[in-house]
Amino acid sequence: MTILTVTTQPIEGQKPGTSGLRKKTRVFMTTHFVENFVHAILTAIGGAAEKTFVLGGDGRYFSPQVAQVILRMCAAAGAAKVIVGRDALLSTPAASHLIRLNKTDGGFIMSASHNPGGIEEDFGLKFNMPNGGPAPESVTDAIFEATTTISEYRILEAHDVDLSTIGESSLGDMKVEVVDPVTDYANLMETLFDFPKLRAMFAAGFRMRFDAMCAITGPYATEILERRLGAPTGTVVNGTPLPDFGGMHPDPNPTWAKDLMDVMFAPDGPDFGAASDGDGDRNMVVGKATYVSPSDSLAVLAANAHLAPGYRGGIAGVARSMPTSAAADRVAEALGVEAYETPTGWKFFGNLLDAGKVTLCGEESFGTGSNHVREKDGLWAVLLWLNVLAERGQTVAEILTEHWARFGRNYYSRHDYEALPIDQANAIVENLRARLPDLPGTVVEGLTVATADDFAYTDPVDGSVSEHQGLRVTFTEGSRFVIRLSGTGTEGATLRLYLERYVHGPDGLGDVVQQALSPIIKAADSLAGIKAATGRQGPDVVT
Ligand code: G16
Repeated sequence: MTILTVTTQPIEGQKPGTSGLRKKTRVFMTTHFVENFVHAILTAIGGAAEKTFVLGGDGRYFSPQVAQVILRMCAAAGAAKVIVGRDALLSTPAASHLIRLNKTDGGFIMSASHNPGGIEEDFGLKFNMPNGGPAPESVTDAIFEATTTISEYRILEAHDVDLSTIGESSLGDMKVEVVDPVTDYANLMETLFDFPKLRAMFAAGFRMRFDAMCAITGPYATEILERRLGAPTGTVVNGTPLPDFGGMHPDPNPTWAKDLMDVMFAPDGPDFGAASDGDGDRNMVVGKATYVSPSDSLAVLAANAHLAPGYRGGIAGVARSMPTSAAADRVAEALGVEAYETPTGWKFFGNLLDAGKVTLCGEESFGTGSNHVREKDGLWAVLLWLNVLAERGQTVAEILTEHWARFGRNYYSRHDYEALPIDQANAIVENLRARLPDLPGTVVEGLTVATADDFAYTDPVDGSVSEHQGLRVTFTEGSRFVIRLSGTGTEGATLRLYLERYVHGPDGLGDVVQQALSPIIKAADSLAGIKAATGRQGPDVVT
């Protein structure tokens, strides 16, 4: 087989965002786009010679073709072996697990996560490190740098590798091992949770609905929930991964998983509901007529993790992204363990997990995970919730009510303004940033500003500094808002406004989150002028 050296030139816009490179699929389909980016990854990690990688993704449109390009480029670069999920399928947490389990040199994950799939929708590619976690900023910066100087790449001239059959084959001098995407991951879950107890709970009539949204978690959830735990057939809905996710927007939140919300809030709704995203790292959990916000989910799981076999010894610490509510911090304080506040992006948890400083991590963006892998993990969160429910013998609503009574409640919501003109979004952020030093002491809509800053993070393990990670304004009575631009969108700019208000103990505000937050919503708009600048009446998505 011949190795071709292909002349190319830098392509603009190959800068990885919060989680890898995400673009419209048609952009990825343009000449050399994939090859340039893969070459840049291989350059940034110091080449592929003698290395072993993992490869898989959420099965979205264009993945089969990209998988073959990655294999041929790895072969041309002298890689020893690539372990591929059958049909190039792997959820993000399963990929992270395979990278670690096989002590490989990292892995390629083809996904644009919760973004819709299809030729007119989104595609994405990211590289995870040998620890199983997303490449840190030092590596993504090096990848970007390499995309700006590329002049040629090398690729093996070869036929497509058959990825539909489990087993080993060769591509030039490189081995390709096709593995079942589910088995190793399901086995890992069995070591962490009390499967006999969960089986007994389902056998006793516990009713659950898991909406896989036609994305990657279908096969995982079917194997674990229906086969290994004996939940009735039909517990998993939309369980077959489709290249366009059946036209769904696989983003597990009350807006996009509305079908699930409707079922859970119906009079005869099941005891527990959950949804997952395109690549299986996000989760939304819902009790009977009870929505659990991701920030509360992290806090409840931190307070109860010791009830599951994998966490019996307790947790070392908890980390959350800065815009996530401080609910988990209160649990950490009560447990006497450290709480860390990182920038948005799972990559920032990696060092804390590797150093053993934290066991659980979570984000407001429907992400929760632990030290079992180095990615957030949707099904893991669902199984931990099930384990907690089985041990406590209470409903989700009862658990939440007791949690708030003990720790107080952080009312929390995120308002997204999507597809804004980039200049307009930048101007909103820049204007507010310029005013930050003058804000303390100012009274806005009846609230007094206590602090105002632009969040910067110094990694406590390697000392690396990440600046401009979100503007935060706190008020004297303990509430706050945060504004930042999303790093995962593919169209214009998405402005995220995060709102939080802490209430100690029972407060008489009822369960109306937006009402509880309305003073902060008004103050944020008054200070940032979002409605005036955008001409929008309100956010596009509220979570
Ligand atoms: C990614 C990151 C998360 C982040 C989320 C939203 O999730 O891994 O850490 O919280 O994006 O980021 P942003 O606010 O910049 O859009 P996923 O599930 O999309 O990979």
